[in-house]
Parts: sequence; C-alpha cells; structure tokens
Amino acid sequence: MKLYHAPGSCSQAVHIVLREAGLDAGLIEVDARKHVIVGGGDFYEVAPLGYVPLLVLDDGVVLREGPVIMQYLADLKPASGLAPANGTMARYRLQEWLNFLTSEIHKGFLPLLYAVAAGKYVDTARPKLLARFMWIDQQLEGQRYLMGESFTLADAYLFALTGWGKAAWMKSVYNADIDLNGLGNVRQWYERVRARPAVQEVLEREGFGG
Ligand SMILES: N[C@@H](CCC(=O)N[C@@H](CS)C(=O)NCC(=O)O)C(=O)O
Repeated sequence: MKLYHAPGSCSQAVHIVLREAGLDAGLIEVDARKHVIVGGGDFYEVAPLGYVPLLVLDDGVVLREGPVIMQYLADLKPASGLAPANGTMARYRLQEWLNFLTSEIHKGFLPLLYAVAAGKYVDTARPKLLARFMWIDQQLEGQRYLMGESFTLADAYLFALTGWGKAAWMKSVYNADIDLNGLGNVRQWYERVRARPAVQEVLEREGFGG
C-alpha cells in the first residue's frame, strides 16, 4: 500500500490509523497547496481532484476520502478496536462521528484557514465552529475518547483537525483564528491522544515532534 499525505493536514488522521493498526504502507509526501509530489511529480496525475489523503492498494486500486480510507484500514485489523464491527449500532455511531467531523469540523475550518478570501464570512463561520467544538467538549465529559473508553478512528480524525486551531496547550499546525483555550475536556482528550506512542511517532515523522 502507498499513502499520499501532507504533514499536518487531514491525512495525518490516516497516518495515525496506519501506526495504531500496525499496518505497513509507503508514505509519499505531497505539497497539498502546490499539488506536487515532494521529490518530483504532478499530484494531479495520481489524484485528479488534487487532494490528500489517497491510498493506493498493492493491486493498484485507488481509495479516496479520509473517513473511507480509515475504515478500510481499521477493517484490515479488527482486533485493533479502531472501528466497531460492521452492521452494529456502534459502527453507525462511529460513522455519525466521521460524517460530523468531515462536514462540520474539517470543512468548517476552511473559512478560517483562508480568512482573507473568505472576508466577512469568517464572522459567521468562527462562532459556528466554536459551537461545534463546545458540543464535542460536552460529549467528552466523563469519558476518555469520543466513543467512550477506546480510541477509535474518530479520535484520530479529530486530533488532526484540532491541531489547526489555537490554544496554549496544543502545537498548532495552521493557526486558524479560533480560540479553543476554554475547552477543558477537549484539552485533556487532546493531551491523552497526543501521548499515545503511535501518535508521537506520527508527529515526529511529520515534523511536529518535541
Ligand atoms: N473530501 C476529502 C477532503 C480532503 C482535503 O480537504 N484535503 C486537503 C488537506 S486537509 C487537501 O489536500 N487540499 C488540497 C486541495 O484541495 O487542493 C477527504 O475527506 O478526504
């Protein structure tokens, strides 16, 4: 398998899942803003839409979309507990989280990441995004991870996205102008996830260690 990824982007979640599951994959780094493969090559030739993550299986099959790639990888290693079994209500709960994260948090960050182009829309987007993070903070009350006691794909995804915000307790990757400092449960969860050996390895490899 080969994973096309960009350090600090949403593909960091897939990178974490690979490590958590103990799966082996070649990592190919992409400059996601310039759409070029680091070391040479036009990324559009591999990915017509020009975005990471992209997984290429050993038989050449190409899998797109982070939440789907993560589920594919988790299902290769069911014992990892990264995703509950297909067909169970718990699996739908996981998919509920993944869909929420992709549409409300991941894409909710875009106006803040491209604030100049977004202009006044930032004033609408920021409180919406903060409200969603506050809701996540409530869901984390009294539990270690988003789905309860076990780390799942949802935690890997949210971890990569949270790193785009601003708070004294995180190592911000893109420094989008949203202040997450007031979120105590998110803070504890973030530090818990960051301390996981697999996450540490990924942060080191992507250049955010230390
Ligand atoms: N729907 C895609 C979106 C992926 C995405 O937004 N990737 C960003 C990095 S976080 C990217 O590569 N952007 C470059 C571009 O869109 O040109 C997914 O969920 O996998």
